[in-house]
Amino acid sequence: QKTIYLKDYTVPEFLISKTELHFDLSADKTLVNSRLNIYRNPDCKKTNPDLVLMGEELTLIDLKVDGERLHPEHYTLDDKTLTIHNPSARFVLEISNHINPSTNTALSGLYKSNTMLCTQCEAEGFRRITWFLDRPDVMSIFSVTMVADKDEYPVLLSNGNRTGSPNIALADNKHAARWHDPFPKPSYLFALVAGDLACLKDSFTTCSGREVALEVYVEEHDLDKTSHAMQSLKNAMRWDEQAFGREYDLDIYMIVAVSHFNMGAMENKGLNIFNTKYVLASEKTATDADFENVEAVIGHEYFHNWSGNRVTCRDWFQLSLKEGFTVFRDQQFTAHQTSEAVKRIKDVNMLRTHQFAEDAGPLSHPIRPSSFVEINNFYTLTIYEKGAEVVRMLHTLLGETGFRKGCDLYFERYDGQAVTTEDFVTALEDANNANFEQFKQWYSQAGTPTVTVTTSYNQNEKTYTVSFEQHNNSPSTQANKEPLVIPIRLGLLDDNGKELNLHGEQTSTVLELTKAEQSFTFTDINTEPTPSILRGFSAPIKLQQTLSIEQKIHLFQHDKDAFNRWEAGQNCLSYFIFKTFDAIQNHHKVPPLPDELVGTFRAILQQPLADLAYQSLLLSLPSKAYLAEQMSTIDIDALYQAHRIVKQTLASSLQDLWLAHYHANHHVGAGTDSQSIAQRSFKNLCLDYLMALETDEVRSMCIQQFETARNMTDQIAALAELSHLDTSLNVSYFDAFYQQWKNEDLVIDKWFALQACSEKTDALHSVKKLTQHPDFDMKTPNRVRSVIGAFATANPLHFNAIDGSGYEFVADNILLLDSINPQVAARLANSLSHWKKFDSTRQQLIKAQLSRIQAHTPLSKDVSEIVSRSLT
Ligand code: HT7
Ligand code: ZN
Repeated sequence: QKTIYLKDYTVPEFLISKTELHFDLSADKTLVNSRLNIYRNPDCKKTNPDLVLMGEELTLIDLKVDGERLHPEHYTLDDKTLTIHNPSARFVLEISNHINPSTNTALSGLYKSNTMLCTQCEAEGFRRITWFLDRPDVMSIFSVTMVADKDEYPVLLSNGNRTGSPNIALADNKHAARWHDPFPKPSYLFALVAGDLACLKDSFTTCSGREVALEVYVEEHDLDKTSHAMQSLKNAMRWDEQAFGREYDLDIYMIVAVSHFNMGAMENKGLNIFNTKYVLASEKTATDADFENVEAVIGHEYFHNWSGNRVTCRDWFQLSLKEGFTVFRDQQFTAHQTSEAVKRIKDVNMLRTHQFAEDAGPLSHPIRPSSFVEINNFYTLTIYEKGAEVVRMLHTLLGETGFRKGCDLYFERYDGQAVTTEDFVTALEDANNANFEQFKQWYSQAGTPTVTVTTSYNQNEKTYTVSFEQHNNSPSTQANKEPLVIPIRLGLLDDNGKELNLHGEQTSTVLELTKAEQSFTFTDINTEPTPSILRGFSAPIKLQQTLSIEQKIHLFQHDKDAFNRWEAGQNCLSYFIFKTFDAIQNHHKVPPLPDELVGTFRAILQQPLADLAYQSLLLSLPSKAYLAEQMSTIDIDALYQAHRIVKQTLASSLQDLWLAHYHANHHVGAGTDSQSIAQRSFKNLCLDYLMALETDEVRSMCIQQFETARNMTDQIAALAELSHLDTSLNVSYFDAFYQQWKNEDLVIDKWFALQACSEKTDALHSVKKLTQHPDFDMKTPNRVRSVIGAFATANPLHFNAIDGSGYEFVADNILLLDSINPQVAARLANSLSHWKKFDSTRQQLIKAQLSRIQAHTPLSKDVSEIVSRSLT
C-alpha cells in the first residue's frame, strides 16, 4: 500500500494543451485513439527526462510520437504507468488502446449500465480509459469523436458543445458524433454516454440573454419521471445567477440517469451523469424526501460548474475546496426553495449523527487530509458536510455581502485554474481586508471541538457574563490542538420569553471565540436571562451547557431562533430518554415525563404554525442514532427501550390530538406543493406516535393508509410502520407491494431496504434470504446499499446482535463484493469502524471480522485501507 502525502505535492512536469479522443464504441471491445499535445511545464523545477502517464486495465495497440511509431526501447509499460523515455520539450503523442466496458464492474472508467455505455472518471477513472496525466492540475481542451452502431447506440454524448453536423452516417451501420469543450478541464471531468435513450428537452435563457438547451436523458420507460429533474435544473440555474452571480457557459447542459452508479451523481462539464435515484421522480414512485433530494443533487452538480469545474482542485487533498463549498451552496439553494429552518435542522441532524461519529472514530481526518492510500475513501461526510460547515462559518464571520464579495473575487481570480483551499480563504480575506490565519486551522485539525459554557449574573452591576472553554480531544494523530476561531451566535431571553437587546437594536449577536478560554459580558441586563447559545448551529461543535429543565422548556416555548427552539426541545427529550435509559440499565423505576414538557408538546400541537414542516420537527423525537452518537458506550437494547417508553408516553398523553391531526392532514389524493408535503410529514409523524400505542384501531388505520395510498410517501410510511411488527401478517403487505412495483427498480430498492431495517426478531434471517432473491444483484450498487448497506447502517439492533451474526454477515458480503466493486465494498466496511463504542464482547466480535477481512487475499487497497485504519 502506497501512502500519498500532501507535503510531497509537486507541480506536473508536463502539461497537455490539447486532447483529441476518438472512440469506436462497443460493449466488449472499445477502441480508444488519443492524440495529445504535450509540453514540458516551464514552472516545474524537476529535471526528470521521462514522461510518466497513468493507465490501468488497458491493452496497448499502438504508440506514436510526432507521427512516428515508437520503438519498444523508447518506452516502458507496467500495470499502472506508461513511461516515454526522454521526449522532446513539445510533441504530439498518439496512443491506441482497447478497453472492455462490459467487464468493468468497478464502475470506474468506461462501463456498461444495462444497455448503455457511460463513464465515471472522478477521481482516477480516466486512466482506465487511456493513458494520461490523470491528475486535476493538468487541464486540457478536449475534442471527442464517438463512433458506434446506429441502432444500439443512437444517442452519443460527450462534454461541451456538439460540433459539425448531427450524427454522421458511416459504413457498417455505424454513425459518428463530435463534441468540443472550449473550457480547459482536468481528465476527471471527462464524460461520454452512448445508448438508446429517451430525452426530455427544454431551454433556459441566462441572465445575459443566452439560450441554453437543456436535455435530460433516461431509459425510455422512465421518461414520465423526468419533469421534476428538469424543473430543478432550471431552478438551480436561476438561483446561482441571483445568489452567486454565476451564469452558465456552454450552449447545452445534459443530465443522464444511469442505474449503475457508485455515488449520487457526477458534475462532468456539460454532461452530468446521475444515479437514477437522483433524477427520476413521480408522485407514485418517489417520496417527498426523494423529490427534495433530486432537486438538491441536481443543484449540487449544477453549482459545481463554477465551484469545481471553472475553478478546480490542484490535487485531491483539496477535495473539500469544491465539495464543502458546493454543499454549502446546495444547502443555501434548498433553504431558499423550501424552509430555511427545516433545511438547517435536517443538515445539522445529519452532521451530528454521522459526521460527528466519523470524526470521533478511527477514520477521523481533517477536511484537508494530509495523506491517503485510496482517494475514493476520502469522499466522506467530513470532506462534504464538515467542509460545508467551515464555509458556513466564513459566511457567518463575513456576513452575506462580504462573503459574496469574497466569492466573486475567488471565481474571477482563479477562473480556469486548479487551486487550493488556502487560495479560497485568501480570496475571502483579500476581498474583505480580513485575516483568517487562525481560522485556517479548521482545514488541518480533525475532530469535533467541545465548547463548555458557564454563565453568571451580577445583580448589582446588571451585567451578564458568558464564559467559554474550548477543547479538541479528537482521537486523531495531532497532539497539540490549537484553539480554533469559533463563531457563536447568541441571544438572551427574559422571563416572558422576550428577546433582550444586546447592542442597540440587535437581539442576536455573533461572538468570535479565538482563545481556549474567553468571556463576554453584556451590560444593562435587568434580570437574569435565559441564554440561547449557538443559534442556527453557528459552528460544528459540541456545546456543553448546564441549563435547568425549566430553562430548556422556556427556550422550547419561546426562542425566536428556529434552530435553537427546536434544539431546546430535543435537549429536553434527550435528557428524559437518557434518564429512562439509566433507569433501565440500573433496574430502577422509569422516571415520568414532567407535565410541563407534555404541556409544551400539547401547546405546539394545538397551535397552528405557518411552517407545518417545522412544526413536525419540533414534535419529533431525537433519533436513536443521534442519541447513540452521544453515548460513550452504546447499549442498543436499553436505548431502544428507553426511546420507545418516551414515545409511548407522549403518544398516550396526547392521543386525541395525534389522532385529530392525523385525520385533519390525511388526504388520500396527493400534491407536490409545499403545504401538501408538510401535511404528509405531519400526518405521518402522528401515525408514528399512534403506532407506538400498539392498538388494533391504529394498526387498521395504518393498513388502510397503505392500501389506499396514491403517493409513495404515504405508502412507504405505512409499510415502514408495518415492517417492524413481529407478526407474519406484514409479509402479505410486502408481497402486495412487490407485486405492485416489481418493474420499478427504485421502488424495489425501498422494498429491500425496509425489510433490511426491520426490528423483527428474525430480521437477519430475512436479510440473508433477500440476498438470494432473484432481484438482488451484487453488481448494482443501489441494490447492495438497499440490502447490505441498509442493514449495516440503519438496523443497529440486528447488526449489533450479541452473537456476532450481524457483523459476520456484513463481513462476508464485503469480501464477496470486494472483487466486484472495491469502492462500494470499502464504503460498507466503514460500518465496522465504530467498534470502540461498544461493550468488550462486541468489540472483540467486530475486530475479529475486521481481522478476517484484512487477512483475505486478494484484497483491494480500498477495503484494505479502511480496515487497517479501523483497527488502529
Ligand atoms: N464529485 C462527485 C464525486 C463522485 C465520485 C467520486 C469517486 C467515485 C465515484 C464518484 N461519483 C461521483 C460527486 C459530487 O460530489 O458532486
Ligand atoms: Zn460534489
